[in-house]
Amino acid sequence: MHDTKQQWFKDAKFGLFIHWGLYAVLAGEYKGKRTERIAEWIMNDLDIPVEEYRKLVGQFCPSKFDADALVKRAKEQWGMRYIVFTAKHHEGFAMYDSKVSDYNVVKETPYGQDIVRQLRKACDKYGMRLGFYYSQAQDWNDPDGYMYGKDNSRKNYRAYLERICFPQVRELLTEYGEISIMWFDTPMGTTPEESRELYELVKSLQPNCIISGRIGNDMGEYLTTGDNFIPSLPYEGDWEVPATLNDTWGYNQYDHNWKSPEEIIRLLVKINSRGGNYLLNIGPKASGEIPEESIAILDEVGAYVNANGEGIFGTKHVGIYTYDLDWGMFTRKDYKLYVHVFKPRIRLEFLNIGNKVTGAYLVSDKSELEYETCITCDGFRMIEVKVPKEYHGRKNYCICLETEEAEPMYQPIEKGTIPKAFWSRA
Ligand code: H79
Repeated sequence: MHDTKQQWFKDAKFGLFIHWGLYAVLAGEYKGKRTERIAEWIMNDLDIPVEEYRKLVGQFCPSKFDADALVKRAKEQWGMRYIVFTAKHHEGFAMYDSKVSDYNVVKETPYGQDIVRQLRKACDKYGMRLGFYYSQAQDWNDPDGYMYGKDNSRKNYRAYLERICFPQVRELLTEYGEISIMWFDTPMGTTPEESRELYELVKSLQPNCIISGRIGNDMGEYLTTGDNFIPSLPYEGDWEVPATLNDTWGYNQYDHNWKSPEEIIRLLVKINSRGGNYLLNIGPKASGEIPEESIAILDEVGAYVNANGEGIFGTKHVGIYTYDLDWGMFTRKDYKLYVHVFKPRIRLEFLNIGNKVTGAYLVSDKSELEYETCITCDGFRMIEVKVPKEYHGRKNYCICLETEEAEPMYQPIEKGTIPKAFWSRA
């Protein structure tokens, strides 16, 4: 079981992923050709020669980037607890002032400013945790990086590690304050020894920095699921789903396949109910602007998160309830079962939950709710919560059932406990 041993990560539940690099300049299109892959893979997908791709530095001038406004929004409006930023993606371009390689935002772009430093400053100001995505194996700009020219046959990965990867990881962990996560990705052919070295390097510089699942060779401190893949069952330990709002990580001007705020709220609660964190991505444009669709979606999601955070942050997985409700989902803490209600209801019914309920309230304003515990005519236990009149037509709210027992007591489907009883009080 994965255990970060860090309570903040277990409690965090909702984070912001930011994918930003030179690929934002192309925004999904190169010389009139559109990529049908994730936009940050455009160099690989459309076989753009290294020398051609490198010229994009001249067009990277994000005058509208506002790290302060973004972090403030993520914290206050969206309710997110941590940010993971692409310090260097597979393209090999560093979004910070790297002394290791000139291929970086400060040295080679007309913009000339350190993006990571701006984020650091804003995160400190708003009390936001900051982590870095760092592509430790793939580097399409370096002959010794994986997938350079899509050809791994002549590379010397050892040389790459020593020349680029280790020194850049060292920079990121010594020049930018407390880093909460190192988010490694696509370990490719990394050997256990190489993963171990990278792990040890991170820990020697910042022992509290959590290492993502994709350092390779099972050495991550938490489990990272597949991109946009959600485990179908609750999962013990610490884990995270990295996910997108549309079908790309880096900005793609042609991708309009946005999920609705409602879908995102459900995905968040679903992931939380199974015990995981949701690391949800935005891909800023080359101008520095955040796509307006992303902002609109996250503002609405954030309204739910801020109103119902008690039923999100610090929750644990709910185990496997007897039934799959079509109108809601559970999250829980000790002595509290939260119910996120996604469809209008007059009554909330919970069949085969054996707990003694000691109270019920609406999470957003703590107002008390009426409830009853009954035995159905089949002899099953039923908890019923009355929905207040003004909520009859509403959806997307959260209630809490307080229980005498710390954990939910789901009862099996097969057996009624008191046969022939007819709606008598339990
Ligand atoms: O950073 C994001 C992705 O760029 C990265 N992980 C997330 C968080 C990622 N790296 N690799 N992959 C995801 C797997 C990608 C596979 C594909 Fe392809 C890239 C499928 C299509 C483009 C490689 C090239 C395999 C087929 C074509």
